[in-house]
Amino acid sequence: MPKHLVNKAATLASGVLAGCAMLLAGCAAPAPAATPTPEATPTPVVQEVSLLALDMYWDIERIEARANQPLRITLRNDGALDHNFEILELEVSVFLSPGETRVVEFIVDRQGIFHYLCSIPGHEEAGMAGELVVGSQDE
Ligand SMILES: [Cu+2]
Repeated sequence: MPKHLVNKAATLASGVLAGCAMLLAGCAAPAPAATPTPEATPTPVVQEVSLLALDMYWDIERIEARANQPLRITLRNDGALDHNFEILELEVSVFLSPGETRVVEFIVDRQGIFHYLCSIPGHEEAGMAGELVVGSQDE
């Protein structure tokens, strides 16, 4: 694994641990630290993307990601209309009222180009379309 990916994984892991610590506050005793095994699988690197829905476009029209790694998209509707983020081939569909923020996380298990759009009638035609380009895990 390239060094920069390892560093990113470590950063994400520490963020997760901080979140756990907050949740665990108030519990009686902390669980003993797990002993890492040599066969442990590497921590998955969560790919983070923020995408804004506006009237009538997405602020990003091309998202690049790697296959077989979690992809977390934070969606926010900054428009005045309802919008719906949808990737038909991946069965992803997230409805967004005006002002609403939602987070969707999924793993794409193959390389390819997947079209995303807003499924509210007329919105894709008005420009609410983009593509998710998924490359190999090793890139
Ligand atoms: Cu829309």
